[in-house]
Amino acid sequence: MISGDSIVALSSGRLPAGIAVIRISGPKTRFVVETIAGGMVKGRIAALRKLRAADGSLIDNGLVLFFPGPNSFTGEDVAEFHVHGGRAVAGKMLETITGFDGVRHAEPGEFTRRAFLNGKLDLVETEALADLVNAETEAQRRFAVQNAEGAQSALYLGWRRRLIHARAMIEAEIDFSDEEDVPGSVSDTVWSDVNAMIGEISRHIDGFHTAEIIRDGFEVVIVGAPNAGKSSLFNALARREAAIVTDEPGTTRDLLEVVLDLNGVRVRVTDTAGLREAPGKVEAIGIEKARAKARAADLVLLLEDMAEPVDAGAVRSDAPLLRIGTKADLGRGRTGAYDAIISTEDGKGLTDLLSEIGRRAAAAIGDAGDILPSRLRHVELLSETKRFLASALSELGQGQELRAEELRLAADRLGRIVGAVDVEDLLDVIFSQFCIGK
Ligand SMILES: Nc1nc2c(ncn2[C@@H]2O[C@H](COP(=O)(O)OP(=O)(O)OP(=O)(O)O)[C@@H](O)[C@H]2O)c(=O)[nH]1
Ligand SMILES: [Mg+2]
Repeated sequence: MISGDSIVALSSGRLPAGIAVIRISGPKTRFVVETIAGGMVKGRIAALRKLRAADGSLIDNGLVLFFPGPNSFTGEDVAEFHVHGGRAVAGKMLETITGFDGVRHAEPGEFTRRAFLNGKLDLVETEALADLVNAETEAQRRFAVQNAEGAQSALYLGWRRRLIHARAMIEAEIDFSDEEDVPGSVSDTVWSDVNAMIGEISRHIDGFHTAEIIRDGFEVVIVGAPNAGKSSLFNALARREAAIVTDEPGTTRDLLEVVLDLNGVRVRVTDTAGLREAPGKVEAIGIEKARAKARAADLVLLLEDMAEPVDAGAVRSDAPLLRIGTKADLGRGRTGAYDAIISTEDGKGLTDLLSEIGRRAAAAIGDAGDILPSRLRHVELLSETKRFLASALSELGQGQELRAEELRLAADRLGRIVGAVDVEDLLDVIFSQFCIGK
């Protein structure tokens, strides 16, 4: 599909930089290259050219790359200009290129949107591409690149193929039901496969929390009585004075967060208000927030001053809890009562604690290579798929036609995930996640 407009954008990062890459896609690409570079270049081979503005003056010397459609990222003619990464250079290039009739600035994600519309990528792959561009940790990169290569799509398309096959079998059975020689066991096989698929989809949906941990981070929440040394530990993990530390109980009132990269896994550590009875108004709000945060955590660190233990009361959370004795340097207290012992004063136990957190975060994201749903959108459509399958199975007394229709609806939901069926309504939401130039 050729769209009327050609689009251009700065596709590389913030300027100034060593090099800026300006990318153009669409029917005007060839003409723009010929005009600016003083002649056409060979496809897919970098050419060093003098790049000129509309008045013939030199903008810069740069590399020109031309990718003739349909074998390009977008499926249209695409070109890239690699110029010196100064703001004025990139600015003049963009000004010159948008000066051509039929060429305009690209909207966020518009290159990828064209790639999708031209069948170069499916919807899940475009989402994975957005994740790849945004990946900050090694785990995020691994997850995104595998999905951009189609691992997740292949799973959904495989299920969809099985359902289409199942429906064909059922419909064949309906058509031939008057004839004597159609074995009834065909539909038994079909329904047992549908049943198996419900289990597979459920297990896959269960992996969504893992995908959330990969993307949003493994949530570690530090709780404990006032003055237990929470903010001191928080600062030690953050390696800066992120939280105020005083000897006054009730110093921290709000949630404070730092994001760490522990061996390639994103970990969010939250410092909280000390838990105690009958605090003032502000502190009470802080304590409620602390409790809520602990409930939603992936790991709770319950700190206690070993020298002067104060009971913090019960901490409710489904997450594993590590009891940590603090202020070990004071040399008092029962060391046996804790899972770990630390001192932010002399650094004792901090490295071990950090590796324990890293170990648990790595375990939480499981094996690299697990295929997980990467968006809530996927989970919602998968749940609908499952519901249709379940009702197809449960309608044992009903006619086969109705049950075949449920299979069709289920396959349709899977098709919506990858964008194989009409998804026009989803596109604006999905492509707005991209940056300009992608
Ligand atoms: N000796 C010693 N003192 C510590 C250690 N960690 C914290 N402290 C002291 O304990 C006091 C309380 O520390 P904070 O880190 O503010 O404790 P907190 O748990 O955040 O307290 P609240 O925010 O009030 O709930 C401060 O005076 C710290 O200097 C430690 O490892 N050794
Ligand atoms: Mg504090």
